[in-house]
Amino acid sequence: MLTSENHVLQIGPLKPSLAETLRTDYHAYALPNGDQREAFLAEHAAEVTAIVVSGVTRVDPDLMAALPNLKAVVNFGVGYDNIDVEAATARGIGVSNTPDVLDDCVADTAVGLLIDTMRQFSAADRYLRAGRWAAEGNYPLTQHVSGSSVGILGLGRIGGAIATRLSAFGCAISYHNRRQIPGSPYTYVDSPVGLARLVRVLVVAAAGGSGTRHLVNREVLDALGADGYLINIARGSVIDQDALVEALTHGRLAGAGLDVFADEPNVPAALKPLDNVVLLPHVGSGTVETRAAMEALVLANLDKFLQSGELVTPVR
Ligand code: 8YV
Repeated sequence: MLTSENHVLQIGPLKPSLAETLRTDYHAYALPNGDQREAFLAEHAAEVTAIVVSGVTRVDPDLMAALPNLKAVVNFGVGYDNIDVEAATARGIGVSNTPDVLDDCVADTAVGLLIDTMRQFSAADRYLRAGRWAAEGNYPLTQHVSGSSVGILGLGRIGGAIATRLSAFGCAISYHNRRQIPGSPYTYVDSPVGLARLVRVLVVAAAGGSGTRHLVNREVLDALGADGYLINIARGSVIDQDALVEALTHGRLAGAGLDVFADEPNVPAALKPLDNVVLLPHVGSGTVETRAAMEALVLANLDKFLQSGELVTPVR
């Protein structure tokens, strides 16, 4: 329950309607930046028991230490590599995320990005708008999507939704996970490089964080090869971005569709002129419906915590 000793704190930017609800219905504080931060913490730190944050803002041990009565970190987003969960667990702080409600939306994005990358629809659109259809004739031929062999790195809930969609396109699906999934209809491959060697298109759907950092390295990109395509809707950290840029600019990879980057919102300048690369500004879950469902799940987690100290969707 919300008492004067039991306050909610917004850290960093949030969906405007969520920030508004927190302010009006929960009388939440928002952590100021710069000079005002110290003064705010000196006055209010001990009152804060829950924070609400989105995937773009870090929650590190220093912040947790500055909030001595913090008991819950409620994250807007399924990925929680922005939060030091180990440090939170050690302090008895629960962490929640927003699983399930965005699976379909992110899987739609992955398939759209895959088709756009292989068929170059974005580039063809630019070609038309620049008057080149009329001036130069038909757009060059592109690559066939249906029936391609596709490898999914990380066959979790989102990876599974991507596999279901691509099965309907007649694609042969293989995957690599830390563990083989019993009963899965898809072919298991025991390493990322083995998966890349087997398929034409590698779709990255693994969670971010230290355990998956640079799982797609130069060796994996080379195994995918000059006819191969890479799609990433997960986290930029899963790919060695410098190695990817080098492979793309040297023709050692056929193309890439990227919704996430190593240092968002910065995107390597070398990728922007390439028509075989589709670049999206992290819009994977960005529909009205899905963001509303994520917002509702954030508030459900917060309400449950304030009533019982428990979370609806704790991360572990
Ligand atoms: C969000 C995401 O854009 O859920 C995630 O992990 O990456 C996206 O759905 C992001 O978390 C919002 O900050």
